This record gives sequence, structure tokens and C-alpha cells, in this order.
Amino acid sequence: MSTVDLEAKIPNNVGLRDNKRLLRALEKWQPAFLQWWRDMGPSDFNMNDIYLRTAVGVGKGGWAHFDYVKMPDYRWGIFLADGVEDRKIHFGDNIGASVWSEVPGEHRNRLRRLIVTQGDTEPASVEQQRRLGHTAPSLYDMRSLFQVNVEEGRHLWAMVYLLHTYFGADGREEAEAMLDRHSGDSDSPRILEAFNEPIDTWLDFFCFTTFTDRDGKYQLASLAESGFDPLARTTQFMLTEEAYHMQTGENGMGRIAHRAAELVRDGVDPMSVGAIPLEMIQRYINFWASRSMDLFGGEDSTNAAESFASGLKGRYREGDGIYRDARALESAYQMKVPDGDHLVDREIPLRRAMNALLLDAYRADCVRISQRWNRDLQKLGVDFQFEIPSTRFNRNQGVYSHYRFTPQGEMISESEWTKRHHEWLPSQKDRDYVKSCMVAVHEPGKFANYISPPSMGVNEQSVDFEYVKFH
Ligand code: BYC
Ligand code: FE
Ligand code: FE
Repeated sequence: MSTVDLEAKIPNNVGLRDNKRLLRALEKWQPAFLQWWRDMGPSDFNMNDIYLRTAVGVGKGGWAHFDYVKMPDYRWGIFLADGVEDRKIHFGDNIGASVWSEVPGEHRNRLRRLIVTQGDTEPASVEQQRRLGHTAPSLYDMRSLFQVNVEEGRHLWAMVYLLHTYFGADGREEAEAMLDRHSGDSDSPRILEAFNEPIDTWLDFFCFTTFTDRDGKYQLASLAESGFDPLARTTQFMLTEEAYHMQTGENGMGRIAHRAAELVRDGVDPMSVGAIPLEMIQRYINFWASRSMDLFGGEDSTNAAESFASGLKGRYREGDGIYRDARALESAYQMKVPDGDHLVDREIPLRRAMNALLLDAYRADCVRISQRWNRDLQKLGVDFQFEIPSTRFNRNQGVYSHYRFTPQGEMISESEWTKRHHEWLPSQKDRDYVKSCMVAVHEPGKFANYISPPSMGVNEQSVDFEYVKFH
């Protein structure tokens, strides 16, 4: 097991103490990060005591510690999962070779690009969510928001560690640029589209943590298979934190739906009491699910093929031995692609379809989550079921972009789309209404009227625990 240095200015288990050059570089970046947090992170509440979990180690049990912390005092640390001795590359062209502990020259640019793209999303999400604290529907939810925010900050640290350690001067430059691009900025936006979308309401937040953080899970899991060992170990540990982010989303969406369904069951129009109708929730799901599907890139991608071939990015759970052909050279991926005004069958060599494979696994996971919400609606006796849109619906990346589809994946004309897209995607009226529901509730154990209380609190505390202190 690695030794964890918790006393250091930057808590870590990577032996920073003994690497003076790296330590100096990271300690130089640290004030820039803190300044970014003040300028672009949560727009307030930095002086409140928040009941937060902090990563303090990488062991299976007991890797985190809960206590009241002011966010700027959060101990952002660098933690890598423990290495596996004599680990070999287990997919692609370099199968059987020892994993890299330094950057292989021929893959340097591609690797840097993957790490920068991953890193860029982390601070982006904090920027997107920066004003939400003001309308938190409860102290419990406010705590969840800030928990997610500080951990996305730590994920940025994780990628910056890799850039500083393995990419020399251009790595340091990329690390600085992480704090210079900003979500939604017209001159220097974040790299991927979903991370430039505004998150103005808690419905957007819970959709984002359900659907966009879940892309994070699948991307991180593929990078955790990497033949570049430091990347594999960093992302493995990030996944332990990611689970809570997705849980926040699933739980939040479930509670908003539960509240609406209770009202419907009782014959009350949700909009008459500041709650959110199920059909409107579905439109938000359609928006964020489709925007998040874009994060997988194109279904047919030579970038993806090369990342796989070189051993940089594997398939989901590649290491569990669930794929027959570890080189992915023997089979093809079947899909329907647009050709004029209809769909035709196409075969894509498997390596080029890596993004599509990962997207399929992702969508199946989203369907599982929606089925849990649906079981609750059923229990309440409400005749409504959420649906995850088809991977063709409302896409801006990949083979389906520039074509129009219904959420069920049926191809339609532009004029049909113009007539009907307000049935499927949030309209300005929806957005204004949802915004009008956002009221701040600061009394422990109380919740805004559009959201049900959770069934339990955090870390075995009660639901009415004082998760955020207002002195
Ligand atoms: N928006 O070959 P293609 C997370 C670009 S989330 C804008 O089809 P490729 C988190 C692409 O860059 C996980 N541009 O796809 C969640 C390329 O540009 P160039 C983040 C896009 O490259 C919540 C061109 O289109 N991690 O952690 O195989 C909170 C053609 O691309 C988009 C990663 O993404 C888009 N949506 O796949 C906090 C992992 N999609 O090269 C955090 C690292 C594609 O022509 N990234 N493009 O200039 C990757 O593995 C890949 O870069 C992607 C794209 C999967 C994103
Ligand atoms: Fe993250
Ligand atoms: Fe996350």
C-alpha cells in the first residue's frame, strides 16, 4: 500500500515530498486554483461550515472522512489507486507489453489530449453550478451540491498532477489553461459542448449529475483500463467519488418525480403548488440525456480507434475479460445510419466503433436508472413512465447530427421537427416556470415544495441534520 501524506500542503499518496521539482510546480499552481475557486467557484457560502466528505486515502473501506469544512479550506489532494505489480497492456496492438510508467513518445499528443479533455470538464462543471447554492431546496441538497463541487475540483487536481508530472513545460501550460477557459465563455469556452450549457435550476443540476456525471463514469472507466499506468490509477480512484455524484442525480430526480406523482395521485395540478409536472421533467431528461450522449463523440471515430489500438483507452470493463477479441480486429459494429431521408444498415469495423459501444453501455445504464424512477411512479399509482431518448434524438455529434429524430428514434422531416420539438425539449416557458419553482430553504429538515425529502441522510446522519451552518 502507498503511504498517504495528509499533513503536506497538498495531501497525496504519490510521494510529492521527495520530488521537489514537481512539488514546487504544483505549489505554484495551487494559489491559481484557489483564486479560480474564489472567482469562478460557488458564488457564495465559502464562509459556511459544510458537512463534507474528504478523501484521505485509497483503501477499500474508510477512504473518506466527514466533518464540517469551509469550502476554500477543503483538502484537495492527489490520490492514485495502488498499482498492480507487473501490469500488462490488455487490449489493442500492444497487448502483453508492460504498461507505461512514463509517457510513450509516439502517443504523447493523443494522451495529452485525452487528459486535457478529461481535466477541462471538471472545473467546467463547478462553473456551471456556481449560482445554485442560492436556491438550494434544503440544507441536505446544498451539502450535496458543494460535495460534488469540491470533488470535481479534486478531479481537476488529479489531471493537473498528470500534466505536471509527465508532460513538462507544455503540461504546465495546459494546467494553466484549465483555469483560463470558462464554461459558456464566448472567447474561450470549455472544450466539450455539454460543459458550456447553463445549469440554472436544480432540475438541470439533478439531470446533469444523472446524465453528464454518468458520462464521466464511462469515460473514466475506459481510461482506467489505460496502458499509461498513472492515468489508469488516477481515474480508478476518481471513480470512487463519481458514484456519489450520480447518486445525487438519481436521488434528486427521483424525489422531484415522487413529489409530482404524489400530487397527481391526489388530483392536484403540480403547477398550482410550485411543483414540476412529469411531462416537463421528461423534457429536461430528453435535453440532458441527448447532450450527454454527444460527449461520447462520433459513433464512427478514427480517434477512438487509435486510442484503442495504442492501448490508451479501453472498452468499459475491458479488464474483466468480458470481450472475446481483445484486439477488436475480428468483428464489426452494426448500426443504422441516415442516408437521405431514411436509415440504412451499416457495418463499422469494431475499433472505429469504440465510442458507439461505450455509448450503448451508457444508455443501458440510464435506462436502468429511469426504471427505478418508474417503479416509484407505479407504486404511487400514477400512469406515467419516463423514457430515455434514443441515441439518435437531438444529437450534435456523430452520424445522427444534422438529421431529425423523435425521442423514440424515428426519422422525421425538418418541418415535423419544427412543429413538434416543444413536446420533447424544454421550451422557454418551461424554463421560466422551473426557475420560478426554485426557492431557497435553509431550515434543517425542510424542503422546497417541488421535491420530496430523501429517505435517509448522509453518513448515517438524520435528514434534519444541520448539513450547512449559517452562523
Ligand atoms: N463537444 O472522433 P470523434 C466528466 C470533437 S465527463 C465538442 O467523433 P473522439 C464529468 C472531438 O474532440 C467525461 N466537441 O470523437 C462529468 C474531435 O475534435 P478534433 C469527460 C466534441 O475524439 C460531469 C471531433 O469532435 N472525459 O468527467 O473519439 C462533471 C471528432 O471527434 C464533442 C472525456 O471525455 C462534444 N461533445 O471522442 C464533471 C474523456 N465530441 O480532434 C466531469 C476524454 C467530440 O477533430 N475524451 N468532439 O479537433 C475523449 O475520450 C474524447 O475526446 C471524446 C471525443 C470521447 C470526448
Ligand atoms: Fe469529475
Ligand atoms: Fe462527477
